[in-house]
Amino acid sequence: ARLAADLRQAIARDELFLLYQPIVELPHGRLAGVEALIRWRHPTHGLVSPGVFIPLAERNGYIVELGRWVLREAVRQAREWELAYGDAAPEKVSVNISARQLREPGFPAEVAELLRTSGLTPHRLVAEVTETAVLGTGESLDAVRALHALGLRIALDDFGTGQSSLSLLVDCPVKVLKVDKSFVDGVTGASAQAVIVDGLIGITEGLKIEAVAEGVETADQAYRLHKMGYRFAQGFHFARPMPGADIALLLDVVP
Ligand code: G
Ligand code: G
Ligand code: MN
Ligand code: NA
Repeated sequence: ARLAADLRQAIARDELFLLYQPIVELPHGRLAGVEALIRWRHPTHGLVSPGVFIPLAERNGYIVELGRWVLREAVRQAREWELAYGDAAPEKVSVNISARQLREPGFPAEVAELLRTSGLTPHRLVAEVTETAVLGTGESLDAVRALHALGLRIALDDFGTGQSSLSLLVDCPVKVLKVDKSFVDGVTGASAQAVIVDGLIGITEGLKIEAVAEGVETADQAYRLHKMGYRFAQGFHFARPMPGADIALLLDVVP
């Protein structure tokens, strides 16, 4: 309860910040995009994991305010990169959108306003939503379609772990499928996970969806994924989440 109360002060007290984790192209590792990941520096507890405070914020509704802050900050950073580096800027900046945010009636209009005032090219912004969030209510699917109509790319996050429904790939304008770490973990063995990871590449290729393998931790996994036909990967093997200023150092530009 204390933590929840503190969280409500976190924006005003400037305790939140974003890290960006590279999403790279296989096999060479060129930066293809980044995923924005929130962090909270609590004045006494130090860094609190989003695995703890995001579920908390989802329960008490504060996630709407928090999500608004994340989106604003990520769009500001994306626009800064776009202005400074042009074509060499990260092509995609992904933001996690929670189920609760998606259900908020004015959400797509807010995103539209943010795009307008920032000047960011809409397709540089990727909305990461989970299967469960989209399948939650009819309004959620409408919101996803509205975001797509604004020019955002839609990514299905944690794919395979929720109420996976292949019909979602038909009904929802999905551009990117993020294959969950729990499947990638088994990719080097003769496991059911490996069979699924291999099978998904055929489905995504046929549907013109980009597949991103998440949680890649070893060179072996990266190699297997590349052999299966994966073009994009994300994970500690390539890079950890890092401050925006460090992302700029990875860009293919002459200083
Ligand atoms: O960054 P890390 O792996 O610790 O994140 C833990 C969980 O928190 C992941 O499920 C991730 O999707 C989620 N998360 C991280 N940043 C955000 C954010 O800005 N918004 C939402 N809704 N979830 C986030
Ligand atoms: O739920 P979502 O996919 O958005 O969560 C992303 C989370 O996964 C982030 O919190 C990030 O820190 C974490 N992550 C990214 N790459 C790796 C990895 O290679 N190994 C592990 N264990 N976690 C990772
Ligand atoms: Mn994500
Ligand atoms: Na994920």
